[in-house]
Amino acid sequence: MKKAICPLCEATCGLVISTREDEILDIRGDQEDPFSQGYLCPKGYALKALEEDPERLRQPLIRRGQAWEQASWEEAFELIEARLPPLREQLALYLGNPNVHNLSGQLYVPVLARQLKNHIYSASTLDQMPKQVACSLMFGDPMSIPIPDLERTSYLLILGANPLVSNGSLMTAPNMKARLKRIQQRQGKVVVIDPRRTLTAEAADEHHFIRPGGDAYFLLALLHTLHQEGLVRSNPHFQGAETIAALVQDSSPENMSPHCGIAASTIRRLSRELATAPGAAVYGRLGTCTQEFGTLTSWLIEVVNALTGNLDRPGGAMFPKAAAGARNTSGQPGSGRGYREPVQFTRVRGLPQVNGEFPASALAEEILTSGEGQLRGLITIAGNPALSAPDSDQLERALADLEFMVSVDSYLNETTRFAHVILPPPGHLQRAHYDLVFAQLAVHNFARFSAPVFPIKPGQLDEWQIVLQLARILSAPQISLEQMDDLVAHQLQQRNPSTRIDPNLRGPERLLDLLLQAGPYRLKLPQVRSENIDLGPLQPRLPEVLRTPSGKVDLAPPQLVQDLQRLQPKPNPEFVLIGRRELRSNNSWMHNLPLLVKGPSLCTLQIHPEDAQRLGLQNGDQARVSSQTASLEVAVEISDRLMPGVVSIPHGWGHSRPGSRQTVASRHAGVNVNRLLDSTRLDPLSGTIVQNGVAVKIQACTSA
Ligand SMILES: Nc1nc2c(c(=O)[nH]1)N[C@H]1C(S)=C(S)[C@@H](COP(=O)(O)OP(=O)(O)OC[C@H]3O[C@@H](n4cnc5c(=O)[nH]c(N)nc54)[C@H](O)[C@@H]3O)O[C@H]1N2
Ligand SMILES: Nc1nc2c(c(=O)[nH]1)N[C@H]1C(S)=C(S)[C@@H](COP(=O)(O)OP(=O)(O)OC[C@H]3O[C@@H](n4cnc5c(=O)[nH]c(N)nc54)[C@H](O)[C@@H]3O)O[C@H]1N2
Ligand code: SF4
Ligand SMILES: [Mo]
Repeated sequence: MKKAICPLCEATCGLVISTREDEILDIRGDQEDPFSQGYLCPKGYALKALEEDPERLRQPLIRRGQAWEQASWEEAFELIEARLPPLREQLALYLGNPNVHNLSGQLYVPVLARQLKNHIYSASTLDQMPKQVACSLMFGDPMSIPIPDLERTSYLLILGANPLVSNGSLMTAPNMKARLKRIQQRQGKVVVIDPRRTLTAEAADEHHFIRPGGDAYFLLALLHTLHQEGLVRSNPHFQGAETIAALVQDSSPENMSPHCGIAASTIRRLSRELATAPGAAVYGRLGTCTQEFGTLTSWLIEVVNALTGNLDRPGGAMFPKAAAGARNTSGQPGSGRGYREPVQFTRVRGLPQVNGEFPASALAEEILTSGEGQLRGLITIAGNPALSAPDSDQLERALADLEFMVSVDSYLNETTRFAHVILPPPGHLQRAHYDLVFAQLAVHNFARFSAPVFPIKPGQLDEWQIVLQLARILSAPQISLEQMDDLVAHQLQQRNPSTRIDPNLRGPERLLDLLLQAGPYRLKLPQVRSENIDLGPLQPRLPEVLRTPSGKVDLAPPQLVQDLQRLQPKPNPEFVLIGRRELRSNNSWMHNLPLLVKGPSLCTLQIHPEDAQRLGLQNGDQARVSSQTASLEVAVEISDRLMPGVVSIPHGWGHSRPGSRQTVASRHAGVNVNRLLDSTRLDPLSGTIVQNGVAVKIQACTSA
């Protein structure tokens, strides 16, 4: 019987795994884990199938023309050493989502990233970057994100998130269903604002449809009501409150209601409820980020939290205090680190680099457009941009055009089929785990570590070794991997002079130990290794986290105030496309596991019954969905969960591409919705692509 922390999503559930030699017999939720208390979802259970999947790569592959050859690590790195360094100046890195669930991704990928000339792309600009930009501007750090204090809140207003299915994001809280129920059991209330009646909406006390992209109007109207009814709370740590008061003067619920689709009386009531609950939190996630007004909306959410007196109070939206690696536990308030104005811009479109990254939607054109600075090489780590980034047809052309591409990935899939070398990490249970990122976003402060369930076998390389090897090839080919690792540890130690290097540790565990020592609780790895350490409920810590130059919460950063000018009502298109997540799916992967993909297709066009009737569509019919960039045919699923005029297709499907090696996934291929997305439609401050709220046309396909 072994224990592990699930590395698949932000909930970070504790698992109990029974094994016999290197076989998994069973996986269960760990009842003794104080945080997840036995909770487990179908994906956590599917770790067994993932471990056993015969098509999961176990050895490096080298592509010769269209054929793949199994290679030794020496052969693979020899080829990389010959081909990659000459492309150094024209080399990009794409980092996918699983990097945030992996110590290698957090501790060694930055070492590799420093060897590149700025060309860093990641899934962040397909996801949470708007929230990070808003929090940077308001609180001074992209990771100072207020988290609903779920354990004590009595009022939770959820916008654009479906945590009962996604298991939560930028809010680490295993078993959301039980947590929402507990809010209700203590006479609290959960309200969901979403263009789709999701499972979370069903579990809530109230659900209101909102027009996709309409959240900023709704939030402005909430703020207007708070001001008009004298419900605004002041706080000596805030600046800019008068600017907000002036900005929302004309945003009455009556004025805003037609643009968001929520009744004025409902908006007024919700703002009173928020302001008078003993502790309330507004929480917005993917639907509020990956839309036309992502950064604006993320900002206004925190302004509502602040002006209702709920920012940094128990039961409100609070800042976790993580034990390792959190930037808001080092440095001083008012030290002026704050938000950095972009100084680098993409070559082709002049899009700003935000938070050290260029928008993922610029990657294709940077490869395809000739001229000085054209990208010719690419490393992808744990990412599948061919399915997850917009305008996939263009991105496929770009990937095919590269001179050299290396992928660190577990599968030969829609993206890695374009690589020249694929370097597979070991299994997900063959590594130590500690959630450096999610401890900064968790609803309770914990330090939780899990040791590898299975050891690394002879002939395997750990993922951190693969990544460090790539960094070594680009920076210091004359030294050994061990020497390179020592160098990384020494550099980290020197940044925190009070820490000591433990001579018994190496790799990520040595670095983690240094971060724990430097952290606010002065922990050491051996302590965290022996037990889960409960660091208590979230505590008020506002002045201490602020890193804005003024040392205050900036309620009205000029960049955001200016961006409000973009908020202009436009005519409604006939249909607006949004995404959705399904419990048995994980973005674009885990679709090769029969356990998860069996049953009816998860990749359908959901459409409201009245819309379907008007178009003459029946359940199971094929419909043609067209946008400005592409069109595709997809099976129809009639569902009154959708707001009329809104349709939904999930992302991460379209597994029918030639040359990928995922037999099960290709039988459940679905369509790639990102073919429909326009790579030029961005939220300008964050460089984040508009995935929700895309105008489309729909027609019934005439049967053959
Ligand atoms: N239309 C639309 N597009 C979206 C979204 C949407 O809602 N709608 N959501 C966006 C969001 S939020 C995200 S996060 C992105 C995700 O976008 P990506 O991160 O690009 O894609 P993933 O599907 O997460 O792909 C993960 C890849 O990592 C590999 N992998 C899994 N585990 C490991 C590991 O431990 N090590 C390594 N090296 N590889 C591993 C898998 O085989 C897979 O190839 O998609 C975005 N795209
Ligand atoms: N099972 C499963 N879990 C996952 C993932 C997965 O693929 N499958 N992916 C993981 C990842 S990478 C992430 S980032 C998280 C995301 O976690 P969540 O943010 O909870 O993700 P979604 O389920 O996409 O929820 C977004 C919601 O926004 C709604 N929405 C769309 N447009 C708008 C709008 O304009 N306004 C409002 N108010 N709502 C809107 C959608 O209808 C949807 O219900 O989930 C993670 N967990
Ligand atoms: S909810 Fe997330 S962390 Fe928990 S078992 Fe499922 S995939 Fe793993
Ligand atoms: Mo994500």
